[in-house]
Amino acid sequence: MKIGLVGFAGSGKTSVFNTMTGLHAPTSFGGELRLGAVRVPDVRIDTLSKIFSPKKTTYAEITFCDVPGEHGSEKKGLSTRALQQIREQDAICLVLRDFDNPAVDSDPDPLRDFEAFQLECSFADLDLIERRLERMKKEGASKQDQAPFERMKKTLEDGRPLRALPSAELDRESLRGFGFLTDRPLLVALNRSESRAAESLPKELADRIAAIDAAGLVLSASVEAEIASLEPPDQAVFLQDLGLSESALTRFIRTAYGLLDLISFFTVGPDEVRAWTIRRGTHARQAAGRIHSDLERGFIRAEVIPYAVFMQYGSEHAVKDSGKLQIEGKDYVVSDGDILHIRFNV
Ligand SMILES: Nc1nc2c(ncn2[C@@H]2O[C@H](COP(=O)(O)OP(=O)(O)OP(=O)(O)O)[C@@H](O)[C@H]2O)c(=O)[nH]1
Ligand SMILES: [Mg+2]
Repeated sequence: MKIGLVGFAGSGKTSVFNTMTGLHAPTSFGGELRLGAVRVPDVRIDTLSKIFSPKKTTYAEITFCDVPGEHGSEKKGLSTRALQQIREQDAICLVLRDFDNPAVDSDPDPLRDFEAFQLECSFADLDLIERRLERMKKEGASKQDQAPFERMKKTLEDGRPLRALPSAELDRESLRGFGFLTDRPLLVALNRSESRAAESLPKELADRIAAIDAAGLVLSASVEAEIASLEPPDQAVFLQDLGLSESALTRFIRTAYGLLDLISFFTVGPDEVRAWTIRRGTHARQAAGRIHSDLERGFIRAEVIPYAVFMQYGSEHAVKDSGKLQIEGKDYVVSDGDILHIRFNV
C-alpha cells in the first residue's frame, strides 16, 4: 500500500516521512519525490515467528511517499506535478502545520490549510469532470452515460468530496483511470509542536474531518525524531512523560488500517512466516491471489486457523487433532488474523 504525504510547503512532510521510515531525507528544501517502506509492526507475527523459527519472517509493508511542496511560486498551493503524484497513491495523508515555521510567512492555521487543500482537490476534480462532460455533450453521449459525471459534479458543487458517494451510486472500477483526488481515502495528520503533542484534535477540525469521511490524528514530527534517537527502554519513559502511550508510527498505521478497512492474514511454515494485507470482506480465493496468481486460479479450498485458536492449542497438529481446523471454500470471508493454507491445483 502506498500512502502519499502531502501538504503545503513547510508543513513537515519530510520530517514525518523521516520519522516514519527511519530515513534521513533533507528537510525544508522541497526537492524530489521520495519513497520509503516501513514494516507494519504486528505482535502476532513476532509470536508466530518464535514458534515456527522460519528461515524468513515478513511483515506487511506500507510505502510512504513524500510529495514535495511548492516553493518559490506565487501560488501557495499544490503544483500540477504534485497533484499528478497524489493521483498515484492508494491513500493520501495531509500533513497540516501546527507549529511556528520561520521559513513560512504565515502563522499556523491548520483549519485554513485543511480547507484550502480540500478546495484545491475539489477544483481539480471538478475541472476533470466538467471537461469530460463538455466533450461527452459535443460527441452526443447519452444522458445515461453522462449521469455519473453529473452526479459527481453536483456532489462537488455541494462542497462534498467524491468519497461521500456510496458505491451503489458510483461505479468506481470504471472511473479509476481518472484518479479523482477527493475520492482517495484521506488521513489528516496534525503536526504539532512538542509542547502540545499530547493535546487532541481541536473540535472544529475534527468535525470537518469527519464531515468529509476522512480520519485524523495528532503527531509531532520533532517528538518522534527524538524518540527514534533513544534506546527502546528510554522511548517508553519519554512517551509517558509527554502523556503519550504509543509512538506516532503505531497510531498512524492503526488509523490507516481502519480508514482503508485493511486487515491481515498470515501464512506460516518452516520457510516463511508472513503477514498479508487485504481489504476487509475479501474472499478466500481473492486472498489466495495476493500470495500468488496460481493459488487463485487453481484454488481448491482454504484451511483456516484463526490466530486465537492457534494460540490456544499451540500447534497446527493440536488444532487438527481437536477438530478445530476450518475447511473453507472460495467464498469464505477472510477474518483478521486468520492463518491460511491454500490447497490448489494448476
Ligand atoms: N517545532 C517543530 N518543527 C517542525 C516539526 N515538523 C517539522 N518541523 C520543522 O519545520 C521545517 C520544515 O519541515 P519539513 O519536514 O522540511 O517540511 P516539508 O513539508 O517537507 O517542506 P517542503 O517539502 O519544503 O514543502 C523544518 O525546519 C523542520 O525541522 C514539528 O513537529 N515541530
Ligand atoms: Mg519536504
